[in-house]
Amino acid sequence: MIEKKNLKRITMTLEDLGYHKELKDYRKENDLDSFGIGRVISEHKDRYTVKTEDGEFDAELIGNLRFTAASRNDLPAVGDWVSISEYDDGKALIYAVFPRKSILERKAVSTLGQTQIIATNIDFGLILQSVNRDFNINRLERYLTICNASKIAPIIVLSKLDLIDKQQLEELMVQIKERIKNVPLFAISNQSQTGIDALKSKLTKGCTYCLLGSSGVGKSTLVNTLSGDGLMATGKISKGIERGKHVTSHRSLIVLENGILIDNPGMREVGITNISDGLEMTFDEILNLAQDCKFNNCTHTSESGCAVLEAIEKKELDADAYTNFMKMEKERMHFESDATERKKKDKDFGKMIKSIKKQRRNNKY
Ligand SMILES: Nc1nc2c(ncn2[C@@H]2O[C@H](COP(=O)(O)OP(=O)(O)OP(=O)(O)O)[C@@H](O)[C@H]2O)c(=O)[nH]1
Ligand SMILES: [Mg+2]
Ligand SMILES: [Zn+2]
Repeated sequence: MIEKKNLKRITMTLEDLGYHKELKDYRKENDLDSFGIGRVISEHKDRYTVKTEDGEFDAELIGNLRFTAASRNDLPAVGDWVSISEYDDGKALIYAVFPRKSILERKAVSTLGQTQIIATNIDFGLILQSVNRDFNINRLERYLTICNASKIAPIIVLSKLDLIDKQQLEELMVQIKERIKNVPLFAISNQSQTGIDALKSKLTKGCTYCLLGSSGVGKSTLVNTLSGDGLMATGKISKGIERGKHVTSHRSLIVLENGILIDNPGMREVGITNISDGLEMTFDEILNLAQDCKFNNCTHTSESGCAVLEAIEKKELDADAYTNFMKMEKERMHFESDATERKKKDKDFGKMIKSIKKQRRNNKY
């Protein structure tokens, strides 16, 4: 087992980890060549595991990086490229975070108007839904929207194909294709291995794929299937509710020969943030229709001459897609007003601190 690990370490290159020209150029332009470079593969509170050509390091931030971070989102996340220096065997300090090519984020669960990074520098989102009870087109559209908003190319993967027969699969495919167009769609089973080769052949060396989906759909099992390794712990499904019990607790990045995977804990909520671009892409049919509405500021709810409502009436537009769109649009507006309020509060707070500091300075003399 140890020998196998070492072998992997020796043969891994920065390119296998996703390194590319822009990163190289940035590194040069910013005098970061004297530092080592690696990618954050997992995160545990204040500590990070950083993978480099030479192996894995247990790393923490230099103080300056921590203190100058305006928010949690400026700190390293899984997927980030970082400059490091080794200070002890297997230990390193992180000096800089490289600019991110993409950021996959959702609404923070506990705080209003804030986002939470899922992972960074992702090329493709592998959206998993199992063909049994997890299957839900509204939720698929939600994941598509957050991928589209982040310029991450979505790929839909239906899992646990072994649980249904051919005809049932056909029906699901038809349902999806009615609502979702131009998104690659795969159907797989980790158990029977059906569809695994087709999915594998889609993966490209150096590209990063983030696995998304509810708990128990088989994300970690798929990572194991694709890597041919029992790397990730996977869960048992409770018979009664046919769901997993949140087995994966941390995000982690896994380097394969063909591509890089980021496994995620299953998500209960996929809250919408500032994603108008994402909505436009996911629901381009609705947005195109909206251009023909009589009123410029049509809300597509009750106006006469609303091209969207007319299309629903004529069964040219799926009513469920419309309802889902409106729901997410409403969430987006809520998020934006929360975010504006939060910014104002932060600004007021900043002003208060400034005036206290000024007062102190004045009192000194
Ligand atoms: N029937 C069937 N079961 C599967 C398949 N793939 C995974 N499972 C089972 O589904 C359960 C959950 O799988 P996981 O891979 O742990 O699911 P996960 O998406 O990683 O779940 P979280 O880590 O909680 O987000 C396990 O009991 C797996 O054995 C499949 O293709 N068919
Ligand atoms: Mg898992
Ligand atoms: Zn309208």
